[in-house]
Amino acid sequence: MRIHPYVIMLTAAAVTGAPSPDATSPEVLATQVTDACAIIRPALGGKVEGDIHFEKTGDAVSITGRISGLAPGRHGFHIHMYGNCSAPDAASAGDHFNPARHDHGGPKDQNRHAGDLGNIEAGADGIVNVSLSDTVISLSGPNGILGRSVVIHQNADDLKSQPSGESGPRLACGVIGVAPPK
Ligand SMILES: [Cu+2]
Ligand SMILES: [Zn+2]
Repeated sequence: MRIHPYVIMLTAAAVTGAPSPDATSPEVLATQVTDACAIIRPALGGKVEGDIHFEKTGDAVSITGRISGLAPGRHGFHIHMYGNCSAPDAASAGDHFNPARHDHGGPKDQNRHAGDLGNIEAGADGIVNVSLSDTVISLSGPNGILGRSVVIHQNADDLKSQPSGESGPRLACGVIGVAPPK
């Protein structure tokens, strides 16, 4: 069957044609992101490492992953303000991500930093299989975490002391970037 040249032309236009301006605006693309990841690298010359995956699930973000090299027990686990883990002590990641200028708290508190995800708990083998869900952070909008960082601390977060729950030095850090859907 012979295909009319006009049909070929239309098909080519549909494939190569420039998208409308709306579809390429940063706002539209940001709201289409459903998954993010952070590759966690050691700070302070330590050995804490792993990866964390964030997935938009309705109004919540599910947080999964695996971290190794920790001392057994609880460790503060937060989103920090800046996507920069380059300082040896990860101080370059800044303070807790706190767009609403709230106080430090626990993940279930109304008055908490958006980045206050509480603690993760390592087993005797120093490994944590992370499985959390949070309704305050998101992948877009004012509480969007893309371009910020995940920080894991030496001590447990007491979920109340200001400004950061007395969770001590930063053992590991990872910048949060866009990830392909799982
Ligand atoms: Cu922290
Ligand atoms: Zn905090």
